[in-house]
Amino acid sequence: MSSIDHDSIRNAAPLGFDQNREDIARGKIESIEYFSTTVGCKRKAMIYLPPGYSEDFSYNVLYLLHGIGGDEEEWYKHAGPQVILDNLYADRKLAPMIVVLPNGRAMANDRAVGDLFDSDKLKAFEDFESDLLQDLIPYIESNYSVQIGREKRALAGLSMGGGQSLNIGLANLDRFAWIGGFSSAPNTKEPELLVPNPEEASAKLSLLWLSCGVLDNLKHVSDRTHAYLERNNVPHIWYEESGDHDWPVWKNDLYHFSQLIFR
Ligand code: FER
Repeated sequence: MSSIDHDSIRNAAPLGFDQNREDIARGKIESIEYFSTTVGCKRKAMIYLPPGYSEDFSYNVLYLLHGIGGDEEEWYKHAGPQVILDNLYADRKLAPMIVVLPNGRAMANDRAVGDLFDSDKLKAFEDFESDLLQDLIPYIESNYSVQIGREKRALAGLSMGGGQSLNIGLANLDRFAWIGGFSSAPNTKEPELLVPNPEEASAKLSLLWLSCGVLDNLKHVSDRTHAYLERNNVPHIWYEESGDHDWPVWKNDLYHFSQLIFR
């Protein structure tokens, strides 16, 4: 894989990709709670179980992160990921996976209220690394029928969550083989810190995906990361798409990224 014009992702998702279809099998999306040793309290997340979820089978897991203005319900409220994913299953375009929608603001009051750029709130987005690795992943792996190991885990997110996915994923390549940053925000580490060892990253990654809408004011962040990866020959998918810092872009990203993982 390299930084390519992939025919399957050049184009926007086909019309109807996000529309409820009658007569197809549906997955389930629900709220869960886990204890966070990182934060010292119970925390909420959402989980999508694919159509026909069965304990007789072991699933891959995609952890899908929200932006600075959201919480664990942001994807659910704005994008209807269960509709996009159910449609892809019906068309046999997805590997079997559970999708976990965490709250990436790891602090006691993790609601998206007040000044979202407060330093304690920005720090909470950093502290989420420990919450994810030490608390949420172990909870999911002991309560659901999932496969264990880096090839079976993907991490992706939008904007602030895109920065988190790149920062956390690329610093923990022993935990994640599939990583995606959608319209990643300025919390994204500088490329030299993000990928200090391009050869190691190239060898370990199954997929590194960077995407951004061409009208997005934060596109310089993704441009900078992409340029560094190019310069250092780190294979990745670079997907520039029409649109702004907004849901049509992130729904399109989920549609494409989800089809590429766990292959
Ligand atoms: C910033 C601008 C935008 C920033 C974060 C964002 C941490 C996040 C945007 C989003 O999540 O939508 O300067 O700095």
